[in-house]
Amino acid sequence: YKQPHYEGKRTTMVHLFEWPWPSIATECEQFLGPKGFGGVQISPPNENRIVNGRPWWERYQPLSYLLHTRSGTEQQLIDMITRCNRAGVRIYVDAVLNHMTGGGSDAQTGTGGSLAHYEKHQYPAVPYGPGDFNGACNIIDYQAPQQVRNCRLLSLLDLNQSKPHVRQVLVNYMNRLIDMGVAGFRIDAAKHMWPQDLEAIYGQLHNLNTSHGFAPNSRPFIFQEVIDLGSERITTSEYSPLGCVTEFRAANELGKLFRGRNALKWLHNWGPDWSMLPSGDAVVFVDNHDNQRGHGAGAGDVLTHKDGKPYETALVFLLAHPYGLTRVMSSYAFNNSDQGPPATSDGAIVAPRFLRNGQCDHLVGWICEHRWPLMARLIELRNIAGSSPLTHWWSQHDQQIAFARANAFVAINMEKEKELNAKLQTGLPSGVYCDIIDGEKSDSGCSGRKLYVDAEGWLQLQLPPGSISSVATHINAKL
Ligand code: LM2
Ligand code: CA
Repeated sequence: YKQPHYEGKRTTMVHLFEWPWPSIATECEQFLGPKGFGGVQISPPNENRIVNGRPWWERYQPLSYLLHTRSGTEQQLIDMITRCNRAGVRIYVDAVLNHMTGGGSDAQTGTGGSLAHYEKHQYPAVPYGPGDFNGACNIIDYQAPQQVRNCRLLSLLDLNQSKPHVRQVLVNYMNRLIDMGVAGFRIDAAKHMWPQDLEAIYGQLHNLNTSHGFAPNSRPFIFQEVIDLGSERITTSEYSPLGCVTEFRAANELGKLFRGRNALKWLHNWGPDWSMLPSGDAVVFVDNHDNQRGHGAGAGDVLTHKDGKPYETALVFLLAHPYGLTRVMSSYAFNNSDQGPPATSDGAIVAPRFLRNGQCDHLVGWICEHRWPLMARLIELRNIAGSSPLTHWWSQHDQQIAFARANAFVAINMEKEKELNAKLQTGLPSGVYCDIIDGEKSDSGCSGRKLYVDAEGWLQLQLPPGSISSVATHINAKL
């Protein structure tokens, strides 16, 4: 359950938050596949409750398991999964298994046209009835595991995953998706479900579909959303034996570090020594769809696309460092934390559109961090470095660091007043390299800065103080 089943040497997934299925299909073919992205986390594909004003979070209120949402129909989902797999890009489904809809109104309508009665606990399109849910308590005390798992999160009707019928419904839903060709699942709100119930559910999942290019007997990739910042009784280690787990401490710490609230020199032992999960268990990211807008927990220090250089440099570190399974965020612009994706007045999502320079047209509202030239180059760097260990760690003062991977090298200066001026070991074969931070190698040479690595692998480097500055390069950027 801890293998993402990426094609070839790919390493990283992108969360195409709220994207329509047809747009994801073309994105796999035209951009993600060619640029070496490993997979896409998609928004929940099952029918959700329609909430007034169409906030993004209505998709975290399941109303049935019909595959019909604002992102598209079942046919469009099937087409997208097929085309992405053909382009070498895997699909991971955001699976909302903990609960159904929340309160506020009794008669509720879903995106597939189904109806539900919140007060009567009736979801006829599934079907679920009163006996499929836990009691009527609400979660107040996060230090009480029993309550966190058996009571309602934000009034959302809490499914009882120990009931055979509930388990069977959830297993059938996931197996349909596996048969369609998905490679795995993000398990939403995993903390709110018992590990033993989840284990039983995972155990009944089909192997991945070999006609979509998966090796025989491949188990689905599972990564569980557990927010554990060290202050609660439920911990990530209860879930890591079952599959991978989101490591929110990484987002938190990277936010502090690249906001200048901690010293980069401490990154020398980034990983489990920071009270984070073992590398092979951890899904790591700079921000996610919750904490980039103050939802979820521990969002305070998190960096987002709104933060410019500190965000970009956090991404440089995340993607260059060997720790964890990396995921990057692809967002839309928002003014308030409930705002849904770009949509027409009748609620249809407006598809992303691209400018001639390859960037998303911001007039539509999509940010598309994954299309940033720097992002694509960093993905290439991570794919090249593969599973090689970190070597040649170097630091000076508090905020100057450098390190190498097999065939790749990075240096960062975040000192306010001190220039980085040092001879650094890159581990690279001698030659002239193109820095990929501000430019790239092209037919005509290098549009960025040139880096001269001598016969023994040394680089005499100067990086100015003041705003953050960095260089990164790898063997494919050798001129
Ligand atoms: C999560 N972790 O386990 C996410 O971190 C969290 O952001 C999700 O909530 C949650 N699971 C459920 O999947 C999101 C959103 C909430 C939203 C819920 C349900 O962050 O704001 O709650 O989805 O759509 C909304 C309202 C809330 C209301 C609730 C029920 O914001 O005020 O509670 O709907 O109607 C009365
Ligand atoms: Ca629960």
